[in-house]
Amino acid sequence: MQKNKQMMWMGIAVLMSLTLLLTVSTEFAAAAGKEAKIGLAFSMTGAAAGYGSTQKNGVQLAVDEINAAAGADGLKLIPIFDDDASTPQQGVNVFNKFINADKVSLIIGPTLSNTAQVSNRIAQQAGVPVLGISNTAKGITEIGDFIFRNSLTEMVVIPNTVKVAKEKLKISKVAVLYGNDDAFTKAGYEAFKIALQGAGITIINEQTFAKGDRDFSPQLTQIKSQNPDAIVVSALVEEASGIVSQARKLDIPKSVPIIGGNGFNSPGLMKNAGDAAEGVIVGAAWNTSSSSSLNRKFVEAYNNKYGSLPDQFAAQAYAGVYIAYQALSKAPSPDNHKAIRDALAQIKGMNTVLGNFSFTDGRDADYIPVVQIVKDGKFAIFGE
Ligand code: 1QQ
Repeated sequence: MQKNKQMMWMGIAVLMSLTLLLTVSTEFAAAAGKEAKIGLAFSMTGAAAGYGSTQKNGVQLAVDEINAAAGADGLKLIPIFDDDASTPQQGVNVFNKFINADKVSLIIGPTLSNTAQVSNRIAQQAGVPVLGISNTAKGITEIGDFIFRNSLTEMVVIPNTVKVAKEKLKISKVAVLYGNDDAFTKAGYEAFKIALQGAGITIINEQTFAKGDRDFSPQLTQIKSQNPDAIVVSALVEEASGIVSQARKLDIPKSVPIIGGNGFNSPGLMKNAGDAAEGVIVGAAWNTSSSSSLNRKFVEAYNNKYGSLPDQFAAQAYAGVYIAYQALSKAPSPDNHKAIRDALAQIKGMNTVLGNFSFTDGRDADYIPVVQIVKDGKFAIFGE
């Protein structure tokens, strides 16, 4: 009897220590192999669908590299992709889902400034950090202290584009054509206007269009009759392609160059406009040929994985994930949004595929823009 009792107590003791061991080891595993969910809101459909797929590719490549390098003990990323449909309403829906249902650590996106200026207010209110990777309109980071971006604004890129274009092309009078129903195309127009005035270039004609327009011949015919030295365009890539090809069909000669803003930075321009795109000048935040070893490795890895060269939007997406990861790694836990925000704000002089990257005090991007020219169907460096 006595022996049985002894056995029973021993059994209980063994069970208890086993449970303790199990609890301790699972807790340890959770601490060592942490995971952070990141919400990715990109335009896979709608007016900006031309950009979303390369953004998604850039993110996936970076996530795969980071998770492979993290090993068993490191912080892993769980990407949750959703389509913002290029509209503010769908951007809001996706942000709400990321914040309330998925409980993400951080949001990357949305693609358009036009969406960001609405959706980002929700994240700001919830205290969830947002990293824009393609928003270039003014007024985005001003939404609040949880809103960051690694994309250079049109206000930063365009003065440089105008300066280089003036030096190399000797232009003194231009016509301007822009979309008047989108935060980015309007911001691009404003930035061009200020930069052109600053450079002593006269705007002799101004025309507008809206998203989804297909026929630009009325505006281009007017522009042609004024004989500008160049045509300055602020448009998303769908409309940009139509404008470029129709200008050449209307016999506006290639000696009258077309100068575009960020919307032009997609190979969709060359795909849609073909030979008409040759000679188009585009201000950009990145060029394939950037010679840093990090960039060369990125271009090669992207090409190996997807069978095509990355565009600027893929590069900004790829860099965005590394920037986010740096902040996530510094935070004590993936649900500490405030600590993630604070770590983002401290990023300075980080080596990225975009160059030496810092956030300004206003959470905007600080690195060097380039000016490109379309040559043989590719974006080549025109000047810096
Ligand atoms: C913006 C842009 C677009 C061209 C992103 C695709 O710069 O909406 O801010």
